Amino acid sequence: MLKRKDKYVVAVVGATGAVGNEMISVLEERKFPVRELRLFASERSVGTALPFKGEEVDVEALKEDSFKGIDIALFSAGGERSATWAPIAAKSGCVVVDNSSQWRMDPEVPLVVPEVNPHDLKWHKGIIANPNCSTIGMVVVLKPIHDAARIKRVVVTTFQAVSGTGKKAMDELLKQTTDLLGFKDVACEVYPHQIAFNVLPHIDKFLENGYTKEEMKMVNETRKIMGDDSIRVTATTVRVPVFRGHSESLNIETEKKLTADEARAVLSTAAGVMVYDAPEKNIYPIPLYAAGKDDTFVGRIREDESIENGLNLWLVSDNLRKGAALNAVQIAEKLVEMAFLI
Ligand code: NAP
Ligand code: 3JN
Repeated sequence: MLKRKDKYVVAVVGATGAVGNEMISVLEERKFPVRELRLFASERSVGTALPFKGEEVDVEALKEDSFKGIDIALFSAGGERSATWAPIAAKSGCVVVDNSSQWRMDPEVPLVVPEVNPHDLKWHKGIIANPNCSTIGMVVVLKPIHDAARIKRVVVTTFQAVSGTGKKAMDELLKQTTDLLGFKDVACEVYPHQIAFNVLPHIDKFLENGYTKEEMKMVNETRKIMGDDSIRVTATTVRVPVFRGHSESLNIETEKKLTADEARAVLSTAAGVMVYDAPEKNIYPIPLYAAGKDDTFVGRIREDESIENGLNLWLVSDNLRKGAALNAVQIAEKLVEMAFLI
C-alpha cells in the first residue's frame, strides 16, 4: 500500500518514449504531488535530460538499487523491462503502475480503469496493470451501458493511430507521407507494409487462433476490468494513418432494451465520457478533435435494427493520454486518495 505523505518520489520508466513523455506532461498538468521526479530509460539515453516544472531532470539507466526511496513508479518501457524490473521495484517498497501487457492477466495483479473498477486497487500487492489503450476507451463507455442494461456481447473494430506503436512509427508515417508527396520511394521499417495512405488489419503479432494479440487483449482485459466473464467480446484491430487518437466502432447487444436516447442519457452522465452526437450538424467524434483531450468521445449512437436489443456507436479517445499516461496517473491519484483514507 502507498504510505500517506504530502508529496511523493515518482519515477517514470521509459521516460524518453511516446508514453513516458506524455506521463511527465500529465504529472505536471494535473499537479500530482511530486517531491522528486526520477526518469529512467535505456543506456542510450543516459546523458540526456527532460523538462519537468521548468527544470531539467537527468535520465538514468536502471540498476538493481534504482527504486530505493521511490514511492510510485510509472512503467512504459515495454514488457521485457516490466517483467524484470517491476517485481524488483515492488520488492523495494515502491508501487508500480505498469503500462505493458506483462502483468495484465496475472490474477495477483489488478487491472484498473479508475472510472470502472477503482475498488480493485484495494487488493494490489505492489504492481497494478494499466490496460491496453483500445480496451480503456471501450470500457469507460461499456460500463455505464452494462450497469443500465447488462451487456451480452460486443463486436468491436478499432482504427488505431500510429502513436500506439511509439515514436519510431510516428516518424515513419511522417517520412512516408513526405516521401510519397515528393514522388520518392518509401521505406517500411516499423510496419510490414506502407502505412501512409493505407490501412493495416494487423496490430501486434498473429496468434494460432487467427486473431492478433491486440484483439485478444481487448477480449480478455474487458472481462477482467468489468469483473464479468459472461460478456462476450470479439475484436478486429486495424492500424490507420492517423498520428494520435484511437477510434472504435462498437456493436453492443444487451439483455434489456436500451433506446438510442436512453443510451445517450446514460452516457452523458458517465465519468470520463463526453457524448458528441449531433450528426445533422456533422458532429461526431474524430481523432483530430479528441487528441490532447482527457475524455472518451462517443457519437453515432444508434439502435441496431437487426437485433432485438442492440446499439451501434462510435468512440474516439487519445491513446497516449486516456489510453496510457492519463489512466496511469489517475491510478496514482486514486492510490494517493486511498492512502489518505487509511
Ligand atoms: P517508445 O516510444 O518506443 O519508447 C520506449 C521507451 O522504453 C523509451 O523510453 C526507451 O528508452 C525505453 N526503453 C527501451 N529499452 C529499455 C531498457 N533496456 N531499459 C530502460 N528503458 C528502455 O514506446 P512507447 O510507445 O512509449 O511504449 C512503451 C511501452 O508502453 C510499450 O512497449 C508498451 O508496453 C506500453 N504501451 C502501452 C500502451 C497502452 O495501451 N496502455 C500504449 C502504448 C505503449 P530509450 O529512448 O533510451 O530507447
Ligand atoms: O498499438 C497500439 O495502438 C497500442 C499498443 C500497445 C502496446 C505496444 C507494444 C507493446 C502494448 C500494449 O500496451 O498492449 C505492448 C505490450 O504488450 O506491452
